[in-house]
Amino acid sequence: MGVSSQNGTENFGKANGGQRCIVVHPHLGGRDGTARTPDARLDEATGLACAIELDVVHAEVVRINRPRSGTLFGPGAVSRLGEIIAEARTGQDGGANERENGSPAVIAVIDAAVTAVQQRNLERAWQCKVVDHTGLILEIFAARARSHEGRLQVELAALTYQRSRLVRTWTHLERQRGGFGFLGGPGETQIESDRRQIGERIQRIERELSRVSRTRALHRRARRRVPYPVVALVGYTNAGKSTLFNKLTRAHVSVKAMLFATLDPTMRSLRLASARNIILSDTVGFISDLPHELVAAFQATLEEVCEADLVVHVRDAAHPDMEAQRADVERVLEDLGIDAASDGIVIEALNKIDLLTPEQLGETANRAKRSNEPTVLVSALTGEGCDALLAVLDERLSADYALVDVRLSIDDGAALAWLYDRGEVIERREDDTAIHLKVRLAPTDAARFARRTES
Ligand SMILES: Nc1nc2c(ncn2[C@@H]2O[C@H](COP(=O)(O)OP(=O)(O)O)[C@@H](O)[C@H]2O)c(=O)[nH]1
Ligand SMILES: [Mg+2]
Repeated sequence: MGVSSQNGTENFGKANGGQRCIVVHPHLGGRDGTARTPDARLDEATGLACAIELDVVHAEVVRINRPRSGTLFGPGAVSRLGEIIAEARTGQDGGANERENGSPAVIAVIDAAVTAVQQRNLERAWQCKVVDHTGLILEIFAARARSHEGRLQVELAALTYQRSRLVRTWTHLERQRGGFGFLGGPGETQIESDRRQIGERIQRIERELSRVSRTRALHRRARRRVPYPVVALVGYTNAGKSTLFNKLTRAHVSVKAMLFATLDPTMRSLRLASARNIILSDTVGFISDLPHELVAAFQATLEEVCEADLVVHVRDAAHPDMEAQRADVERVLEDLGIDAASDGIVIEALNKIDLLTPEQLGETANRAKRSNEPTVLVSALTGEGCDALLAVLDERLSADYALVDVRLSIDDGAALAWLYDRGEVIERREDDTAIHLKVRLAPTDAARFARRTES
């Protein structure tokens, strides 16, 4: 405290960069209703905070015997956590940020459903912004939603959440929680007009969503223009998707395909041993106990997975809830129309094998052998198994794809457009009467094209 505030705004302007947070998982004894351990839940919440680049300075499980309606935690825990927050704030910039630009310097992430009243009281007690489980997830979805529909779904969920928070009396702190950002940014309007505006906006989004889903097929076609096969990494938060994504793409960047990759930080191209280029896509992680009202938004942010040619299911082989997690992921993939057991497009990467004991490693390897899906043991951290994983991708893509020689009459623009849309044109030659193409096509598309030329 009392330090000159001249440099206090150093981090201001970066997304959430440098913004400190503490993460607390309130554990309600046996009443939690899940098989997952409190420590695993805390790890997940910490992983989520890291996913939006918050700087986690403290994380702990706080046991609660009796949830308080006003503050959730008992008075002892409230004051102890308050001290930790004050310390984090002082460590950062002496609190100057908070006073000068209205953006709280420290955020308290409470990994639970926190009522509006509890949130307000804790924010008062701690003099910092409090974000609950739903608020945190919404921030992540908002940062990651890519498609128009995905963004609409996330905004709809966010507005519904926000409206549910506007039931209490108007306070000064309220004014700081405006717009979309639950983490900061000044709001300006009063509660009544807020409610009305939110209601109107929700109606508009719902109308837009029903329109969008009618034209979804078109969007899908447009997005399919990526010239290379897309491989999507899916899996639970903390399974190691991003670490694997970085490991694989750093070592094998395809310079030629970099143009596409730079459009989106979660999509990068790489070149396989066969010289085939692929686009690797890092997706939003699964979250245990996803609040029901966020399911549609989550699925919308995962929609890109439907267009993937292959799906790599990244699993944390060292996680105690490993099997429960697998069932969750496969259920959601099924909802998206991907059947892990029979479609042949899902590959399992059993990650973090560096953490296993030799016995566990043996067991995991045996399980992998018995699995229906192709399964590779990897460590995204050490790089072990990564080449084997790439080889499996290569093999899958090459085995399935057909290289087709096509002769089109010069005026068959529709067929030409279709081939460029669906396939990878390797070679193109034209003479007076025809266009000769060598095209790499997915087996279903090759069959479709053959049928077309027959009729
Ligand atoms: N020991 C070990 N840790 C890993 C491995 N892969 C990822 N991690 C760690 O697991 C945590 C979550 O990884 P991250 O890639 O962010 O997971 P994501 O949420 O699936 O993207 C990070 O702390 C990583 O350093 C691995 O192969 N071995
Ligand atoms: Mg990640």
